[in-house]
Amino acid sequence: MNLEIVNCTPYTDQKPGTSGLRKSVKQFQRPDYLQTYIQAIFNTLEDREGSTLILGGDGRYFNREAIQIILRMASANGIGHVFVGKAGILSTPAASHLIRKKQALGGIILSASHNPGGPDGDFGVKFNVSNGGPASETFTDTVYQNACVVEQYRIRPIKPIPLDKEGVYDLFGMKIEVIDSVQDYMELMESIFDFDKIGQLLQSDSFKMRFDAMHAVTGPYAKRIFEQRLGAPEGTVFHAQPLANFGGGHPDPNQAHAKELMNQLYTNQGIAFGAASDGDGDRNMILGNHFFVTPSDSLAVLAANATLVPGYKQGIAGIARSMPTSQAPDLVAQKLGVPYFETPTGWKFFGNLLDAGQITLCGEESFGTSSNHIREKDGVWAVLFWLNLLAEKQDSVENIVRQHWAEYGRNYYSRHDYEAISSASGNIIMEHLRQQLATLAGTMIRGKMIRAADDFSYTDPVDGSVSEHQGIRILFEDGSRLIFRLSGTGTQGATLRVYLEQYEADVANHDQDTQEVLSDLIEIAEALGKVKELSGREAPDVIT
Ligand code: VG1
Ligand code: CO
Repeated sequence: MNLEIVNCTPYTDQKPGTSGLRKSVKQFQRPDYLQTYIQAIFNTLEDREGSTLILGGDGRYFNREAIQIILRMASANGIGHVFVGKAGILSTPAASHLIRKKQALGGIILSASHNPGGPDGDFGVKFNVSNGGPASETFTDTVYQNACVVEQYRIRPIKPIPLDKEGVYDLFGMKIEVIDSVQDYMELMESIFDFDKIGQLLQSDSFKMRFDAMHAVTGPYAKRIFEQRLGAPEGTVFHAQPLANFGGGHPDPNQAHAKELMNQLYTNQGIAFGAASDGDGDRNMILGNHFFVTPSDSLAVLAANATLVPGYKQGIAGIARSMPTSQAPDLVAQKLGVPYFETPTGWKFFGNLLDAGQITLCGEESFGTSSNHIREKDGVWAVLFWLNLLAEKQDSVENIVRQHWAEYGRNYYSRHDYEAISSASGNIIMEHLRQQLATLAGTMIRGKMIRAADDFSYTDPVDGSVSEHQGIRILFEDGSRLIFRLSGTGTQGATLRVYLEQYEADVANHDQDTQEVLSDLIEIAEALGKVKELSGREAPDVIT
């Protein structure tokens, strides 16, 4: 009754990348494109009958239509219960939390994260498993294989469910609850941070903060938490309304894309603290007055000061960072005497370490930081962590970071992105580098001795799984590093990322311009990778 089994032709390009299946909206609008992928997910979930799912997205173009399609398909595939965020909105961290709290089988998060939205932008589907984290590569490989052969999908032909108010519906035995997108997440934050102290700070006349929600998913979260719950003045959060095309912007919280926030913090408006988050709310950028905190440093500072926050006052078990992230967090772990791990890029690699209790904090250079409270990176959490530290230390962002450098040394760090070059050039550059790997160790280049060079391979210490070809690493005797990898989230051609890191112990040298300090490494990168020559580009598109 009311069940349609629709014949379809499978697509062979539904291979998830670093973070789910990400394609242009136009590709998603091809006949049954979303349906075949969702059916492939359901086919992979053998224990789906009667199970609970979490469903929501970052509010981008196609979000609502996709939710209605997925609800109809979930009911037709035997799912028992779906929690949907009001208006179809759930940030990635809020969805991760709900999966855990509701003991769901998993969650479907509709987002292309930091990629632009709108009819000409991108769309994406991520599947998170029952621990709240992104599905493992084994799982997503199976989804991909299923997608390549799916010839039928199951759906119920029914009218759309109203998503704009909370409510409970029954869809042929499947319960749908449209819930407040913010409440559960806010309660989790209250259980970790000292909301009284943060509230006092945000309400004091001498402290001004700006949060740029970039017209993306964190608007409703930030308004409720920073302004309504913690009492920051209205206007603290701007670009707060989620828009289907993010107001035409690029919802990536970095110096290049959060321009308005940068302007506010880098002019004399007396703003002490600035922060931004991305499309789906899992990234964060932290700024002080005239001061940028690199995401790698941010993780290190949070780790070094974790015991000042109620949720981490017992100390941390360990730290993990993605391979391209700077080594600043390692130095903190060494001092604390806790283990530290280097994982491939992408949050899915932190899940096992968190589940096994081997780490408490983790992060990536790409503006992602989080802890064992969920299994995703978490933008608003990182901002609250910084606010909690500022309230405890009664000091500025800049002083806190400078004191950190004085104690641990400074890891000068930058990432140069060459976006949407041709796939052919991307592969040629990587291949050209790979061919040099065997002979690089022991050679001197621009006065720097190469200690080792490899194509990063990771063996998961918990389940023993191996992930190869995770990026070319060139490691120097003095601790500097040069890393090349191709992005797994872009939707056009290839995006090449070049990561540069150089350590400086002497506090007298901590006040230099990052790109100048890294200029030798930048030249070495060009000499070895021939990026400009082989891509035809004169300069990186984005420098962070
Ligand atoms: C990028 C970042 C990576 C991050 C991923 C997803 O991947 O480099 O660190 O985990 O985006 O972030 P890539 O493969 O393009 O380098 V998000 O905020 O899209 O969920
Ligand atoms: Co994101």
